[in-house]
Amino acid sequence: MQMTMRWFGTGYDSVTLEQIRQVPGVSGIITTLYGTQPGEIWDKDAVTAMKQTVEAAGFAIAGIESVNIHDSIKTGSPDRDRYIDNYITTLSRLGEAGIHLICYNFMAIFDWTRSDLAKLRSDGATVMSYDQKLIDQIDPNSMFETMSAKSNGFALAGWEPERLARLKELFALYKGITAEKLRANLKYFLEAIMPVCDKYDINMAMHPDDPGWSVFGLVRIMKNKEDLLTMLHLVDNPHNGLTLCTGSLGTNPANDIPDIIRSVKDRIHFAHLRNLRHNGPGDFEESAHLSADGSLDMFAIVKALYDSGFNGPVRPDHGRAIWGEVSMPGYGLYDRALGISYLSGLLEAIEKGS
Ligand code: CS2
Ligand code: MN
Repeated sequence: MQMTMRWFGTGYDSVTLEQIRQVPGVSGIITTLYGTQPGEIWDKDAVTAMKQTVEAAGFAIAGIESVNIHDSIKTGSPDRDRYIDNYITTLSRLGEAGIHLICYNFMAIFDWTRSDLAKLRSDGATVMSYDQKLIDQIDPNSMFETMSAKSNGFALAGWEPERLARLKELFALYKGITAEKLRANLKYFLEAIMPVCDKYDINMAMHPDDPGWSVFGLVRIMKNKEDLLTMLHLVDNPHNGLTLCTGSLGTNPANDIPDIIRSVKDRIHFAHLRNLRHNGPGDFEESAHLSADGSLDMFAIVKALYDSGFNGPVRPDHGRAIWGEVSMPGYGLYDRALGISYLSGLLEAIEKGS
């Protein structure tokens, strides 16, 4: 496994590449062109500059998170082919730049959703949390404002203001989009992009839904093992794979993550490792990475990944906000660095013990 860290790019991230260099064990960067909109063709020079910035700091780009998918593709609108062509062009530019991993999601309207971005814990840290009872009181049309209110002024990944300004329009667009339709649109998209993925050896790593259930009545198709297997069977090409995100799958206590890993094993291209604590049905909060701080058995998860032969990039996912750090919620340096040290320790023990 290659230890990596997510970095949003100069001007978007409170953390610098120089700081990441001092986190022991990190050899790769997961990044993106943060200012781009879903559906846009990524500029060739911007891709080159992104690569040069990361390489000048002594790293390689281990993957892109994310190249987001335009809503016309997700909803199968008549203009989807244009956006699929754009996506293919972007993939070929990334492939030419030597990038072989793309994380993306196929969530309707909202990417990851939380009811609070800074819930105070007893240790004085703040974390992102989700409580269905609170979400049920929120008007979906004001969800963008709710999410942005505690974002410390940072633009949130997957919550593009330009797109969410058209929320009413988006809800109309997704009306009538059933799980079957969303899957059919996903299949159409994947079949169209597989040739360029084959050409450049690009692994597509679809991220699970977060949380792993329907929010605001919107359909979700990546909630559990069955969904993941269905998605992989839609297009049986090794380049069609998964991001194994423990924090997303872990939102549902019924998901047995080590079992999921064993079931989908050779199609995991990327792993997000983080922990969370279940407070009750539909109510969870993110935690520090170690098993003792949350509800997930991180040892069993890393062991299952190791035993399944997974050899791709992993990264700590969200961390707590600690020691007064101000960052994009979930993406501070301090707690993710602690998470990396812990995960590296788990991995070393597992490797040497095997
Ligand atoms: C990430 C997601 O911060 C997070 O929760 O795991 O935003 C992820 O980057 C996207 O869903 C992938 O497209
Ligand atoms: Mn994730």
